[in-house]
Amino acid sequence: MTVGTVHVLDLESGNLRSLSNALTKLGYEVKWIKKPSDGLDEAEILLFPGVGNFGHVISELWNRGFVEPLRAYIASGRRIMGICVGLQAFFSGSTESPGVKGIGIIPAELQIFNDSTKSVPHIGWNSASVTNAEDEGLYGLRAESKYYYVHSYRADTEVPLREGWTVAIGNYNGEAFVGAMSRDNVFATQFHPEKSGVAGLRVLRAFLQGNRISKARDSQTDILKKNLGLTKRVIACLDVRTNDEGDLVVTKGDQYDVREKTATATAGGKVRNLGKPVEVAERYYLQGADEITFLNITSFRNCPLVDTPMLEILRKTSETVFVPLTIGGGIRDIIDPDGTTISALDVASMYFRSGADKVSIGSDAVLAAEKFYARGEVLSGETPMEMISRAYGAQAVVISVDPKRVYVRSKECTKHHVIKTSYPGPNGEEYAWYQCTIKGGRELRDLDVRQLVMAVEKMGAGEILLNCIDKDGTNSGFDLDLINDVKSAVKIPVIASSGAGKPEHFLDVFEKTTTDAALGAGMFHRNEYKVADVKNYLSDHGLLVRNESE
Ligand code: 1PR
Repeated sequence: MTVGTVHVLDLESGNLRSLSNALTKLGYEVKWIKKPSDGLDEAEILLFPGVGNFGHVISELWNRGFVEPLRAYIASGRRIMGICVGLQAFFSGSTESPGVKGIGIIPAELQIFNDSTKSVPHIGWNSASVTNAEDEGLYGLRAESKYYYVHSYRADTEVPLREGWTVAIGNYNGEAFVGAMSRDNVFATQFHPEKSGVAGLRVLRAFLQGNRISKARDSQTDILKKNLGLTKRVIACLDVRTNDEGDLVVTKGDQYDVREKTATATAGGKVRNLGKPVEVAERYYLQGADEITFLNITSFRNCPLVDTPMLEILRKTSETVFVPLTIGGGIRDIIDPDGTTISALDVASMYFRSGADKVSIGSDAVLAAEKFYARGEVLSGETPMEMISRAYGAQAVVISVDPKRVYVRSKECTKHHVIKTSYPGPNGEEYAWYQCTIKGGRELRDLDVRQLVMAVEKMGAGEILLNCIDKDGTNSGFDLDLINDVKSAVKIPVIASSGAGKPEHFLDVFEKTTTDAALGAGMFHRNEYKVADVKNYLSDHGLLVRNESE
């Protein structure tokens, strides 16, 4: 039974399915508005979601003739809520897209975050709180809660405050930005409430019910001086593949070998079955995972897209899991069995429409980087990364890196970027370079990790998922040398992966590297630890983490 109706602007933005799932969960019927004549006149509550590039979203607004009708809607006093680029749209413009005019009810432009001391985009869980207002106007927002942000451009707080808005401020390494704001009938969040767990659903519900009360007031006077800000992200990863019975299962390899070791043979047993993907994802969400990543690990063999069960897994998962979902495996141009070519952009679009927030590209990114260097470091503009990033924003494109260590006696032994390693080789070698692989580690390429990550950053990737085949499934901790080396090469966020065996390893990687997030798989699948154990451990040691119940 529905409790009400909500109209939602449909500008074909990436997060529509997640938002519609959240609204359904809250009991609302969704009516989509693709053009003003689709019922804008009769709307009483309107949501304006947007994600990705400012110019892309706002040009759609102009092209579809929405700007004047929206100004009229706002003037009529009916309730409207902007989300992410939907918040940015209320400003007059953004330096991201010079010349593209916003709705302009706030006369200011968005500016890019300063990336000299931190990763950009700003991805992850952060706060939004007020210092100067009563508990009114911010619809269920709480100072102690964490909300999921993903953006490179920030709205400064000065002009909205001067113009009479109530502003909840976020703090990213000392840079303030508008986390949420409200004035009269207009409310907007830079964060994604539909991806912010129970805290986000609380804000959405309050807005839909017209309940303006919030607990966003912070007793401290200077939010920027407080130990608030971006939390350490803990991600649960589900490697998924078809087992010998033909069912899609969560599996986990030891250095990418996912078959059980039997008493009689060291390899070639059954595919390890660690559970059903949707159930496992839900379990980790309830345990407090900040994101869930699905990797379809055998998609490189054959990926008939039309009936791929991964789409169904995403659809089902996104109905009950309200944190960001990433899907990897098979994001490339593919040929269906009937001979039809489907572009990587179309493959990604299907995943986004099914509930994914980001796609992760592995093998294809390596091949694209090789061509980039072969062309003399010139962008083609046509790689899947570039095309998906243009359409959905850099934040939606993760590059999954599967490197293997190659030990060398000295730096001079290879043309590749060599680092001194804390994990000496079989003959005592102290140096190694990290070789890129494709097809799940089965094929080695003449490209090192540093070359790969620098190339994909230029091609518009928004984040690096950094695996390490030598560490995968060993429970011996992350490869800290590799992570530090990659962090020093790029500005985009890095997710450390491979080797997590206990909560101490997460503390290690956050204390000894500047990684933005850390991912675990086997230790969670084998029920040795819950995601909450890791977060509690980090919190006990003074690190900032999100608590799902807040
Ligand atoms: O090349 O674009 O089709 O993508 C294929 C994707 O599948 C890549 O992201 C690649 O990493 C992944 N993949 C391919 N084969 C395997 C395999 O295991 N045989 N899994 C595989 C990679 C690595 C991690 C793992 C962590 C943490 N899995 O994601 O979850 O290493 O494990 P741990 O905490 O237990 O050590 P494409």
